[in-house]
Amino acid sequence: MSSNAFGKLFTVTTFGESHGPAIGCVIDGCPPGLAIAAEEFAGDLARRATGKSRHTSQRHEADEVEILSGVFEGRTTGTPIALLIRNTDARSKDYEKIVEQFRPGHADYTYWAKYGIRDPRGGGRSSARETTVRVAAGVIARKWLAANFGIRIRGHVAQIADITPRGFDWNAVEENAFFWPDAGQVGELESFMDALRKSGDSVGARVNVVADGVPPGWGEPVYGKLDAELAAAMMSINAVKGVEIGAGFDSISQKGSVHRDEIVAAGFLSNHAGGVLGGISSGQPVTCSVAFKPTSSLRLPGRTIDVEGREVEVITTGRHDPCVGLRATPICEAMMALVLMDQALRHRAQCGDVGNVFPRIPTPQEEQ
Ligand code: EPS
Repeated sequence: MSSNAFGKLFTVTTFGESHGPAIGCVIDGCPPGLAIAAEEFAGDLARRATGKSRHTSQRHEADEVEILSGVFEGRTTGTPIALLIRNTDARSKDYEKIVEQFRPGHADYTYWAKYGIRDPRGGGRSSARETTVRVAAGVIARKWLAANFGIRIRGHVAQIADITPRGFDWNAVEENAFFWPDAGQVGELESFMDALRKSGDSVGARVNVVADGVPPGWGEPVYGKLDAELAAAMMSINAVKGVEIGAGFDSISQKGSVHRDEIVAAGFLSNHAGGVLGGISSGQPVTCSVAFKPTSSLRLPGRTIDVEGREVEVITTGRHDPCVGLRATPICEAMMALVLMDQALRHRAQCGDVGNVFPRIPTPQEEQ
């Protein structure tokens, strides 16, 4: 299987399946000298993990990172960094009934159509389990971006089914199981998710992610545009069906006089561009909004076919997320970090000696 690597200078290659012995990644191109310890992965991995609340799958993984190479005496050496996470709570018998069936809305059918063979256990390679190692790689990228540029990457859930935040407070986001920015709605979300789980159905979600402190100049026109690579990175996450940069699809109905982000000496007056102009960062916050589809593994009976083409009824038992988007915030943050890290190194390689040839447009202080 090809295309398991992304990034040109900061290259991350992932491997592993949901129920295999382990998942992992190899990060090639990390600058030497960055301090990193195995314990530093725990925070973001726990934010993404299953089993942390009743609203996600109850698979309980240890998610312990082993650093196999590329780090000596606590610092990156510039050689490939290999990270390994052993799978500790796979329950493959849950998948016995659907070995020969294709869950509607799942990659079961397309993997079969493409490869003529598939590992059905836990979704195999198509499982969200793979995103664990993206988040681990993202920890390294985030640390380097913060240390070298003061870049901060944060995300939150911005919609669950038809529910949207009424208020907004970054401080609330990490204090509830939904990455939700309005603490006053948490009770409503709990009731909604409890009823959804009981019904056996699933819903989608929107995740917003923003990077503050990205300097102007990152991104490579025309085929390596920052926004193009962000869109591709977000689209590569399981269950993603849409990506917007800045105003995104609202740009269709905005007038040009509204959409353009006017500039005064004190800075930009708005950020409909999402921090990217012509595929290059403007120095404004880079903003991205990502749509996750409803989970396809449902215990509600549905119609499908089996590998012989016979019509059958499919029921998916086992442990599944009723809303996979609830765990997606750290994944989107990690993909933002990986794209920015790669673009930072690429910018340094080609344009590192250009210097500040522009009037630097101030960016208003972001809310804390
Ligand atoms: C998943 C089903 C569940 C999830 C898994 C994604 O796995 P299983 O059926 O093997 O218990 O727990 O996600 C993770 C384990 C993870 O770490 O993200 C699925 O249907 O995609």
